[in-house]
Amino acid sequence: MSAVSLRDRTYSIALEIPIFDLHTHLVAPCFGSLNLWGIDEILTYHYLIAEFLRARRDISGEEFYRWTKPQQAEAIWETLFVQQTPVSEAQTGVITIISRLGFDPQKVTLEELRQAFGATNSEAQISKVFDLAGVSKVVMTNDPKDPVERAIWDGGYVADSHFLTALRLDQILATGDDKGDSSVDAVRTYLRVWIGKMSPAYVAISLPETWRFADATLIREAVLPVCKEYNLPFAMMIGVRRGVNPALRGAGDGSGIADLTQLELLLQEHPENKILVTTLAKENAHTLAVMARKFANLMPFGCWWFVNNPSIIAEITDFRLEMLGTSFIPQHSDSRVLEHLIYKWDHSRRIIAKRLAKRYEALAQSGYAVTDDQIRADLSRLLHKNAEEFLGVA
Ligand code: HDL
Ligand code: ZN
Repeated sequence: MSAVSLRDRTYSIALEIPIFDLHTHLVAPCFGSLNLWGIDEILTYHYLIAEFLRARRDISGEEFYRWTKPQQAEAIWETLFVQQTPVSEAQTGVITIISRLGFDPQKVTLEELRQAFGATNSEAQISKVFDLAGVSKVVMTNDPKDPVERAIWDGGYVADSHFLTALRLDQILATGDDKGDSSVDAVRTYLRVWIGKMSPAYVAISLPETWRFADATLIREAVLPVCKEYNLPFAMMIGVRRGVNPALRGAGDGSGIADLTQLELLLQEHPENKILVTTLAKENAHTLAVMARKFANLMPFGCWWFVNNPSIIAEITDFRLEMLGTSFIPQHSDSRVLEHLIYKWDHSRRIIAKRLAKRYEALAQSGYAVTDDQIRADLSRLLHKNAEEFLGVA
């Protein structure tokens, strides 16, 4: 079979496989205003805010954030989509969303888009977007230290089968329990309380590139023992440099290359914990793949944030396939706005299928012709089974 038809076959099978999205910032309908959707939220995604402020150096972050959200959206639409060719990944992502929702992205106006989104509601949009994106379930990012989210947990949470929970620890480890007690015992108790309330699929934290295992007392003595007690994976997102430009607020974080020998120390000391890891620096993704060959309890996942770009997703997926076969989780969307599921998975599904087909071509050159059933089984592992089995939610 020719390389082109192998690639086409792999992609057409990928389109049939439902996606399990391991990490997003989307929320179930019961979280009300925290559920972001629609064209103004799509246009004011912090990736686009950063790109807008580059295009308009005459406007400061302070001034931009004084505008209303509709004013921000109008300025971003005019600057990044009318005055410019939308070639960045975040710009092209908006074009993918608009096209997949049935509009002509080169003719439609912002007003027409606002009218079309205004004619529907969030529940209807959730089922439409999950269907268009081919996504079956997403994992939320849940933080009981967020006062708005906490109010829902304290009185209005309604489980929704499309939205699994994940207990996010950044604030809990930084500020302790509700009384501000960040002793090991208090944090252990707090984790047990919220694991009981949320039944999370995993527990997660983001960490700077300067993170050191020896200094991480609460991770070593509270988080890892409690995760092991509940057989919960611990997800570590390593390499973020928070607030490198505070004026950009949510758009102001940067990236750093982490010393992953710190992760090696954790894996050596805690062989019975299930550890999910994604890294923000491309270089770290390669080291992580090598490390996953040494520690079977380490599950590399996703191409996070600044490496969630087609050229880098392709490179990272290539060396993961070459070193790990199909025993990793190639992608998560990190979607913040509901409609992100459409572009992030359209773009990633195509790349993952193409890179897997490259491996099938290598097999063909060695005299091995892969079957449709094998392609389906491999893509099922990569797009949902590895995640579901590692989380124990299969
Ligand atoms: O810490 C995280 O979970 C990151 O994904 C941040 O939320 C970041 O702002 C983001 O949205 N990246 O895609
Ligand atoms: Zn995230």
